[in-house]
Amino acid sequence: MLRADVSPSRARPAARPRTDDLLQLVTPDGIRREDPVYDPVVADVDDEQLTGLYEDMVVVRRFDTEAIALQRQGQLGLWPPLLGQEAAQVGSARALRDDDFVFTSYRENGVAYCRGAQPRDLMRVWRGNALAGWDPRTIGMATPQVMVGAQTLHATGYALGCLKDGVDSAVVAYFGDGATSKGDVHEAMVFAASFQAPVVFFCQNNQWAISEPVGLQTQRPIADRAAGYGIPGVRVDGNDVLAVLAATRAALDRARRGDGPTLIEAVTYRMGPHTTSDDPTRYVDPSDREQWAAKDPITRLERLLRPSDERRNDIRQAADAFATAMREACLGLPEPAPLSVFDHVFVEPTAPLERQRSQYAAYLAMFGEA
Ligand SMILES: Cc1ncc(C[n+]2csc(CCOP(=O)(O)OP(=O)(O)O)c2C)c(N)n1
Ligand SMILES: [Mg+2]
Repeated sequence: MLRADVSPSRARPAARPRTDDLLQLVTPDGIRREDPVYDPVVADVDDEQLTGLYEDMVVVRRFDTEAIALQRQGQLGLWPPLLGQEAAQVGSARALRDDDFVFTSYRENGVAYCRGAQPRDLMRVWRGNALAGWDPRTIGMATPQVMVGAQTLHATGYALGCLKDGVDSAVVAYFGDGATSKGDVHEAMVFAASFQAPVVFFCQNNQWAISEPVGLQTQRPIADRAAGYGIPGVRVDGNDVLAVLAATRAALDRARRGDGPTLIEAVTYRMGPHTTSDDPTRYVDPSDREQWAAKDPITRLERLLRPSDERRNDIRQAADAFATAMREACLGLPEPAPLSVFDHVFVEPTAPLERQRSQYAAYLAMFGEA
C-alpha cells in the first residue's frame, strides 16, 4: 500500500503572521500611530532623524542591489540579499551605542553598514578574498556566522563578559526564524536568562528558512517562546523602522539596567532569494510577495515624511556613491594566492589538510600555476 505523503512541507501551511499584537508606530500608509508605552522611548526622534533612518534604508537597499548585480556578473561568489528587511536591520542597529557589540548571521549587511563597515569591507568575504571583511573590534561587530544560530551563544558569552567587566555595554544577537529551531539558540537563551546577561535576541522572522516556511519552525509567534525562558518577548512590525528602533532601544536599556535579556521578533519578509544561488519562484506564492510589497519599509517612511524632491535626490546620490565605491572596491581587490585557502584553517595544520594542500598544488601545477 502506498503511504500518504506526510513530508513536513506538505503537511502544514505557512503560519500567517498575526497582526493584532504587533508593535507598530508607522502604518504601511505612512500614518503615525500612538503607543503609550513606546512613544516615550522615541520621543527624541524628530523628522530629521527619521529622514536619517530613511536615508540608511535607501543606501542599504541600493548597495544590496549592486551586490546582487556583481554576483550575477561573476564578480562575487555569493550574496545573501536583504531586500525587504532594511527597517529591521537599520532600526535595530541605530539603537546601538559604539561600545555595544553585535553577533550576526550572513544576511545582516545593513547592520554592518550602520556599524561603520566600509564599501570594501562588505565585498571581501563574498568575493572569496578574505576570511573576514572587517576587524570586529573596530566596528563592534563579529564577522558573520554561517553556522545557523551559533552566533547566539557567542553573544551570550560576550554579554556575560560585559557583566564580569562591570561595564554597561550591551549585545545584540541577530538570527532568523529558522535558527529558532536550533539547540544553540535555546541554550543561549537559557544561559542568558539564568545569569541575566545583557543581551537582546533579535529574530528577523522573514518567513523563510531557505525554502521552509516559518510554519514549520513554530505554530505560535516566535516572541511567545520568551515566556518559557522567563524573559520578555516583543513582537514588532519589522518593516516599521521607528517601531524597531523603539523596541530595540527599550530592550537595550533593560539589558544595561541589569534586568537581563529580551527576545524581539521582528516580523518582516525576505523579498528576494535566500542567496543568489536560490530560486524562490519554485516555492514562493507570488500573491504572498505582493502582500508584503504593500508593507514596504521605505515606501511607508516616504509617505510619512514626504521628503522634498531635492532631499530625495541628495539621498539617491549618496546611495549611488556608496554603491559605486563598493563596486570599485570589489573590482580592485587583489587576487588571493589559490593555496592561501588552506592558511588559517587551524593554528597547527593537520595531516589531512596538508595532504589536501599538496593535492591542490599538484592540480594547479597542471595548468602551469604556482
Ligand atoms: C547548522 C547549519 N545548518 C544548516 C545550514 C544551512 N542553512 C543555511 S541558511 C539556512 C536557513 C536559515 O534560515 P533563517 O534562520 O530563517 O535565516 P534567514 O536565512 O532566513 O535569514 C540553512 C538551513 C547552516 N548553514 N548551518
Ligand atoms: Mg528566515
